[in-house]
Amino acid sequence: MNPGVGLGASSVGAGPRVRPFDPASVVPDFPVLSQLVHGKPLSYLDNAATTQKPLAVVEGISHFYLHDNANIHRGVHLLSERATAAYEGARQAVQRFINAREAREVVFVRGTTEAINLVAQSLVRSGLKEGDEIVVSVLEHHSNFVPWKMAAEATGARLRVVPITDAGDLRLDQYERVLTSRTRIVALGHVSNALGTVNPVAEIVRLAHERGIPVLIDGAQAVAHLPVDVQAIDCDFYAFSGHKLYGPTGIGVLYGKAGRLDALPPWQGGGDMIRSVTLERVDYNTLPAKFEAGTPDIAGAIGLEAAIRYLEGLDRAAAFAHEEELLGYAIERLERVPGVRLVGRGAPRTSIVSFVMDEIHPHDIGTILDGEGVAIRAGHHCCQPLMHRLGLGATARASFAFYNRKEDVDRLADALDRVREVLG
Ligand code: C6P
Repeated sequence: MNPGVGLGASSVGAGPRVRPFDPASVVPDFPVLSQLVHGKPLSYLDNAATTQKPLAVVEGISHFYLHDNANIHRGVHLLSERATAAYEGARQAVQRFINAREAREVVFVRGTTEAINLVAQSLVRSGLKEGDEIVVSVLEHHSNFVPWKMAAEATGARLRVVPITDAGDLRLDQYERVLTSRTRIVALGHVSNALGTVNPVAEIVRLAHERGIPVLIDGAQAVAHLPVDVQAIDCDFYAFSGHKLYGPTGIGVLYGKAGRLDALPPWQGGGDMIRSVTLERVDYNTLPAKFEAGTPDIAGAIGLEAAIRYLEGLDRAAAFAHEEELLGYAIERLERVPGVRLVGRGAPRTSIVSFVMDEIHPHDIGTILDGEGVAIRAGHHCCQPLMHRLGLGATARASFAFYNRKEDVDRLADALDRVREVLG
């Protein structure tokens, strides 16, 4: 096995006896995959940007709109009761999926970006000040960098940025140095969207907690590819987006330990987040309503539950092992394409391979691949500080899901040969 791929079935507790996973058995669940693009079969390798949706999700959402649509928590009529039960049922499904202790620790938001902004802005409102420090890393997606930068700029607090090695791995030793009595929060991605690096989040949580510092984990790229147990990680906050977990866009989750969420002030005001309002005074609601002002994405939550139930119906250990095998195979195949250089090696990785090719711009690679029916992403992947650190403007990125097959990887490698023919 390629040394860069180290997660594996063993890391999901399945050990070497994990059953084989047949992607052909799930492809019919994702109708969008069975189409021609530019007259060629589609190899969808842009799953880190967003995953495709199984029929169960589409049907779950349309069932809601066709039969149960009403606003929640307000109505005294049957449809509103049904909608409320479905929305709160979705919260319980998320609680089960990430093993949160209580359903009220699950706050529905628009996505990872909103979840992180919520914590950052609530921290500003709860008295973040000059002299305080926020610890992030160079690996972060802009969604886990810009909100903290904004919080720092608004308050005079300082951003401390943990560096990485030349191979793209987090410098763990640096946490010991940057975590001090001034640190108010540590924010870190579970899996890098640009490189696929899996960070040792539980270890960093332990280091921070030894100093009484809370930790927020950006799980956008982890939830679909690793078993996530927030109690085992022991993080204080965990953020993710439904659309990267085979669910709809517009819905996401902020998990927070009840004590931590209780201690934060709300960041948006409006309906549902209050207990009582007079001209003189507003009393806020309890968790999680305190953080869910206004009518939420009810259908989105229902779609997210449908995605979770779909995943629970799969042999997930086998699916993860299949994804790991695909990644190993992709690394092996791409390394053999002349001119291709893989970016980011060393630490365990999952489901993402980033690469550059001679002097060819990644956008040109992406465009030619698209013509061959292979969908990838090219660009800075919303990680400009990381790209600067690596001395790159952009990379091409292929990212996998359990419905991908080895033939998708073969088509990617063959299409890269075509790129060399055209532009090399
Ligand atoms: N990354 C990608 O192609 P939203 O947009 O809120 O659903 O997720 C933001 C986000 C936050 N953190 C990480 C690690 C992410 O990967 C993303 C989204 C997509 O890599 C779109 S830039």
